Amino acid sequence: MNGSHPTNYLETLKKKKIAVVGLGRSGFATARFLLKNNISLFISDSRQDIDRHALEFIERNKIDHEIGENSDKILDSQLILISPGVPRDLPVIKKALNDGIDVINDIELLYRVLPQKKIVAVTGSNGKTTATALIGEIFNSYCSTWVGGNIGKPALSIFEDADCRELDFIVLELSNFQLESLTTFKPFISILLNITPDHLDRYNGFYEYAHTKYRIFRNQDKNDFLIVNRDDKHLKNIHPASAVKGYSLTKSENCYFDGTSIYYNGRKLLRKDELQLKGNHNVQNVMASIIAAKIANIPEDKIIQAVRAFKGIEHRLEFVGESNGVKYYNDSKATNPDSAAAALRSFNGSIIWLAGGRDKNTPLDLLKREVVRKVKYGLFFGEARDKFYDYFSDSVKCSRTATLKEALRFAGKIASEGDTILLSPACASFDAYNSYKERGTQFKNIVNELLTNHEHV
Ligand code: UMA
Ligand code: ADP
Repeated sequence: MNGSHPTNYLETLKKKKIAVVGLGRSGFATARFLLKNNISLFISDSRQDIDRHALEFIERNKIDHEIGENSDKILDSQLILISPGVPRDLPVIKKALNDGIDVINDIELLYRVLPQKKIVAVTGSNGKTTATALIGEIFNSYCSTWVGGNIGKPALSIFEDADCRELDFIVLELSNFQLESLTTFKPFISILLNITPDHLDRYNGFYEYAHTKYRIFRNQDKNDFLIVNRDDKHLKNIHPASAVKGYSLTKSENCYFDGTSIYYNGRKLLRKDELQLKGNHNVQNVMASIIAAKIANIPEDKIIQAVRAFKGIEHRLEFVGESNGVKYYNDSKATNPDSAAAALRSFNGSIIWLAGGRDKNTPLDLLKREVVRKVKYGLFFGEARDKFYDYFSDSVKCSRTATLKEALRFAGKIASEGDTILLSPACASFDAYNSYKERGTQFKNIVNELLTNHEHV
């Protein structure tokens, strides 16, 4: 597939009409990249109140644009670059596809511009950001690596951050929304962490969601690698052309865990208690990252050092504080049932579990076993509180509150020594917050207030 794009792909864009649809972080970075390369473009965003910096940029550079709608003007182009938040079944995009217009995204464009660069692409329902960041840390301890994508750095900002000629690897976190718009993208290493229900408000069922994930390896050939979680039932019947390397918590694979230590090709590398990360789901993330590093020929001592040093990321099973033997954890990024189940599994029990927010139409059955085994009391808040209460009230003591703040105050009143108060909501935050970050930050602020004022337990 490399050969399908000329080495001077950028030059060919100068003769094309290009539309950038969506002027959020990815669209803005895409527009800056095109402009820097003297490629003219048309920008379309359906929102009236777009970012002030982006608007100034458009006006300063006299870029042809429309704000407040995605009209048929987009169809005057030969290449359309869409943001992840723009659905491919948006009427104007459907028309474009019917007209045979090339509709791609910034990740695909990055690949077309730098087809020879070694890319490590990471996807999965959960663990993408953790694994991507860890791979970045390991790789950067030995070679020059740029990390971006869904993790929060738009792909084309690479040209503002790095001299691409000097880079050995590019590590990209890819969401389903980004995978949808890839056509020829061919990573050297792709990683499929897991597939569990998420975003079912955007897909026609789980099958369609899962199949979008498989797009990560579909252009790979036998010289490329696919790293795959062998414990995931949805990853059993895939038939990639790439060389497959597996990892497992339960059986012997290229990388595996025996309950105490992590092994690579049968040799012990490090113990779980050397990790600063909590939970076996993080052991899985570590194993995926170790395989990627091994493929990249990174020396073992560098790998082990970087894994030991990795502290994890804010809002992912993050320890907030302790008072009178009660521990508080912020796992606001657990925005689907599988990630919340992983959090519950990471503790011995006696959890006061705070969950709820905006439901994404995801089933709760994945959580049932862990809730029964580990949860002492469930506190359900936000829009989804009735759904959670109706589903779990037969199995566990629980109550409903309107807000997270009320749930947390209630939790403090019922907690006793040895309990863990865990925010792991299994839902999106958008019913009450702008993001999971805002929700997690509010949780931490309230906990810190309570701990400082000794209000809890
Ligand atoms: N827009 C339109 N028409 C539409 C829909 C949206 O014009 O039909 C416009 C909006 O008005 C807005 C812009 O498109 O101005 C928004 O684009 P966007 O939602 O794609 O957001 P970006 O700021 O470009 O951020 C995106 C990712 N956002 C989403 O996938 C929703 C970011 O992931 C990513 O970090 C960034 O690109 C850089 O690559 C965020 C995310 O929540 C963190 N991802 C989801 C997740 O992790 O679960 C998938
Ligand atoms: P993503 O980028 O895929 O959303 P994150 O690393 O940000 O993944 O983690 C999101 C949530 O999923 C957090 O609550 C985290 O504790 C949990 N998590 C991380 N890795 C895994 C995994 N391998 N399996 C299940 N849950 C995970």
